[in-house]
Amino acid sequence: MTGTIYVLNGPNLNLLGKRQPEIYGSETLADVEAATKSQAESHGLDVRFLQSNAEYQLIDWIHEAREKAVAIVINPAAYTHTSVAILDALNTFEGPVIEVHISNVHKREEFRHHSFVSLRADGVIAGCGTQGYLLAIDRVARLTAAAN
Ligand code: CA2
Repeated sequence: MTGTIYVLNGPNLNLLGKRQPEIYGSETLADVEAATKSQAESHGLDVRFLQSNAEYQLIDWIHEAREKAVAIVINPAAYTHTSVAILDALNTFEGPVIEVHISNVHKREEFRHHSFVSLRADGVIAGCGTQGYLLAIDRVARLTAAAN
């Protein structure tokens, strides 16, 4: 393995596949974790897949990623639209950051159209369902290969 990607998931994503399948699909977060790890493995990369409902925990993992990760893939969930603290933490990370949203946030309520995290993200994927995580892994593989 040539590096670890931190895949971070924000509040309520632990309910994936259990509520609102019309918006977020029927795969569980455990399914997404397995698919993401397998995609990363195909590129010779490793994944640390994490979810928390607490803003401070996501920030602590971003700090940890500064020492341990080659890239961050993050679905900050509702914190996307509210958290300057997560943006500030991501701004301290030196590698690629890809922001993922399962739903197309631009087709939804106005308050979901603004993302603090997009001010730092090198790429943003929205509306591709849980496949967005796999696309993000492919993008990280391309960016980290280009950097080496
Ligand atoms: O589309 C996305 O991935 C979002 O980041 C999901 C967030 C939402 O606040 C963002 O605007 C867009 C919500 C995550 C809630 O996840 C659930 C999953 C299943 C059932 C209920 C909530």
